[in-house]
Amino acid sequence: MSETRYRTCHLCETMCGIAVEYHGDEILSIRGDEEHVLSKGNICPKASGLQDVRTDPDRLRRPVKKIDGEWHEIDWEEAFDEVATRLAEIQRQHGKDAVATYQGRSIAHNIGGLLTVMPLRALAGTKNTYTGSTVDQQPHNFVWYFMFGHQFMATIPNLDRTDYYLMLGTNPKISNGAQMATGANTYKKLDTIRARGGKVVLIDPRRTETAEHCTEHHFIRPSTDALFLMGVVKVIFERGLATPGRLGEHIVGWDEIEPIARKFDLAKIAEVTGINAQDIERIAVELASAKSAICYGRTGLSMQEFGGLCNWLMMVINVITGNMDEPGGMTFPLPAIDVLNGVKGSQGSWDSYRSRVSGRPEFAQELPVSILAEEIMTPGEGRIRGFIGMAGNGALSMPNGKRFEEALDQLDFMVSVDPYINETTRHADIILPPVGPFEKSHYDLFYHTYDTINWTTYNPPLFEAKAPGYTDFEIMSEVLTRLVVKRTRNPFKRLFAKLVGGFVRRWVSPQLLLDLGLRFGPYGAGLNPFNRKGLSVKKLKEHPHGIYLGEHERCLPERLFTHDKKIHLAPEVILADIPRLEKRWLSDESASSNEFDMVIVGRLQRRTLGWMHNSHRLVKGKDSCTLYIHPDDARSRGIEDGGRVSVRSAVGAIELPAEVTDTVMPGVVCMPPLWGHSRSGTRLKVANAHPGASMNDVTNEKVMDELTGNAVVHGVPVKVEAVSLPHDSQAPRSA
Ligand SMILES: Nc1nc2c(c(=O)[nH]1)N[C@H]1C(S)=C(S)[C@@H](COP(=O)(O)OP(=O)(O)OC[C@H]3O[C@@H](n4cnc5c(=O)[nH]c(N)nc54)[C@H](O)[C@@H]3O)O[C@H]1N2
Ligand SMILES: Nc1nc2c(c(=O)[nH]1)N[C@H]1C(S)=C(S)[C@@H](COP(=O)(O)OP(=O)(O)OC[C@H]3O[C@@H](n4cnc5c(=O)[nH]c(N)nc54)[C@H](O)[C@@H]3O)O[C@H]1N2
Ligand code: SF4
Ligand SMILES: [Mo]
Repeated sequence: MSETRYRTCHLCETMCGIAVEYHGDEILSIRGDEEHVLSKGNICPKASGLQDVRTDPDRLRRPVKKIDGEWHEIDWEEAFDEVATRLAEIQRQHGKDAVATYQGRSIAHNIGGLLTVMPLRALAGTKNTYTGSTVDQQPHNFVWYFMFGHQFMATIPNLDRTDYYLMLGTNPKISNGAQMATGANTYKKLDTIRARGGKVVLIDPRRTETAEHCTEHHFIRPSTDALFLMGVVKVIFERGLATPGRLGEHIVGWDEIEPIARKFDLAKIAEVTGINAQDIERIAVELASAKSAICYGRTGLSMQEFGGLCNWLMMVINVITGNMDEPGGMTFPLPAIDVLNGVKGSQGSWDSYRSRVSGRPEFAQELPVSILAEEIMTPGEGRIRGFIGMAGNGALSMPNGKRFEEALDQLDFMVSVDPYINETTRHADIILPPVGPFEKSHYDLFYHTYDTINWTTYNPPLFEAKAPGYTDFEIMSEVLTRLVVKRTRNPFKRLFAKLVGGFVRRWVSPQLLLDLGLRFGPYGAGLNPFNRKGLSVKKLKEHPHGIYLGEHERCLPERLFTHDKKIHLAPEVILADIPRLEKRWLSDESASSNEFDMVIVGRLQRRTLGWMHNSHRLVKGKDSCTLYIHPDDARSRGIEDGGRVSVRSAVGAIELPAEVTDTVMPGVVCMPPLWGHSRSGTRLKVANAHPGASMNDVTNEKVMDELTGNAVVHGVPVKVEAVSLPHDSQAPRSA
């Protein structure tokens, strides 16, 4: 007899409810959970790939160690001991900063992984802390920190109640949400906005799958959105439409905005962005006049050269039109575990130290991943020699991934906490694999800060792990406690560290921490055993489809984390970046031509997600790693639909098939990121059979958003040419 258990899909922030039907050890199907409080049965095809992950013979079940270039399974005790010994040696000899930590996106999806973030920082004790945030979303966090006082004070589009939605650089039909837990039905919400007489406007250099669900779509020249948004601000002030609304007396810096925007010339903005001045004026007036409105943008804006300015200007537009913290505007969730108030020191920080080589400021105790390679490769005191990598495949996901790989080869020791031998972990000395996704408990500690409604759920492990299996939390507890013990010279301190470590390993679990977080959170039961309404882990277990906790309510100014409880509309550090924007696009220098006459942008794909490329369910069929190019650009370069092209940038070159389409703007080409599985020495049979090319072999780590340190992976200058092949030769799969 089969059974069904309900869980949250942990693959992205959309947080869909899934119904997993299984018999014994085998998964029979994964469907949408019709009764789920958020997603109500919606899911996307990626969830079914989890079945492949469970049975994947390539997924590591035991630690492996590289000896003379060959991988050998070793037991856990030996692995933990060697990892701690090697890292401790490096830190004792070269100082704590000689070990770097890097965590990718898969920690954000996993409670055990997330709970290692703070201990890893505290116990590894290194300034060289890096995460995927600095490729993905640092501009958002940076702006929230400076404007609201907390880096995680996420503004969430209140789509269910809005009348006007201006959306830039996001493709929710495919990504399903993007910093918004929508339960995979964003595009239906867009249809609903239009059906009730509202407007949805999309700004994107590609007429994406989402465009069909919008009232209008405008091409924009990549990386010029800050100018477009500045134009919108200018018009709103010029037309007398700026109104602070309810929050008026809680805003500082209001008077600084209008004089800044006034200086910008709308005709020039139109010329540079490619959006005509009448449209900019109309959009600004319609947005500011709508009963409620939202200006929102995601990775097309945060992963480009002016990510910080774009995010700031979007927040400015929401504030000056009175849409911040208002129904139908940008609202704020109140999660069951309120990470913002509950995790001491999580607010963020800026420039409390700088990177060794190029003097980049930290943000939230992190340095940008774009400088990792130089920190490893540049000789001198403080050079990174040891590396703890976890849940990220930087070789494919960081700008100039090849250089990052060259850097990894120069390390004295590298450990990866990861279930696969992939393009990044192949450089490790030891890999420690966590148990599979259904063998651990699940709670979205972080993604509930992106909730579109307040709700919560907890999932215990669905299957028991084959012993001895370790979760991410257990692996890191072992590694870190042993590291501290081995690093400590003083015998009394060492004994103390051993005792504390033993206590943590014996008594502290994610479930215990969650229970405390829930009980003492905004909806919690406290320690009162008779409080049957309040939340606890036990209560959540009784509600496998999740518990609805209400719509977002107004919460400003009370919830602000700034010292004066005000919204800071014009932070000085942000304003100081405006001259860079002007220099880049409005000065004579910007006109200078060079050999790279096109720019490349990325696109996510409905059926894939980086590390899931080893799932045959998700990659079967025609290879989808193609380069979209406009017919005019194709014609002038002699490129045919399906023909191979080379894409070359200042740092590298790749080859892939072209797809000629007028959905992409002239001058712009577009490809999906996180492919490129043709590197040797990986253990990814399915992915190797569908390698594609890696977009990050052409992105440039030297170019970043100077304000926030975020990597630039959209709008990278490239040269695109047809590849002429001898008639009888097979096309190479990847450069
Ligand atoms: N299917 C699928 N879904 C996913 C993921 C996945 O891998 N696969 N990943 C998840 C993750 S980690 C994230 S962060 C989210 C991201 O979700 P989204 O932000 O929606 O990501 P994309 O679909 O890449 O959309 C980015 C858009 O920005 C556009 N763009 C590029 N440059 C510019 C520019 O200069 N200006 C403007 N206006 N637009 C630009 C691109 O053409 C593209 O349409 O998706 C999540 N959902
Ligand atoms: N050019 C370009 N580059 C991009 C993007 C783009 O749009 N264009 N998007 C950026 C964005 S938004 C993101 S989020 C990043 C994503 O980039 P990464 O953060 O590198 O994510 P993945 O490539 O999916 O790799 C995830 C890793 O986690 C491992 N893993 C899976 N499950 C677990 C687990 O339970 N525990 C542990 N310890 N490991 C696990 C996988 O094996 C894999 O090694 O890429 C960024 N890079
Ligand atoms: S959108 Fe797809 S991958 Fe994301 S949570 Fe939902 S089912 Fe999972
Ligand atoms: Mo992301």
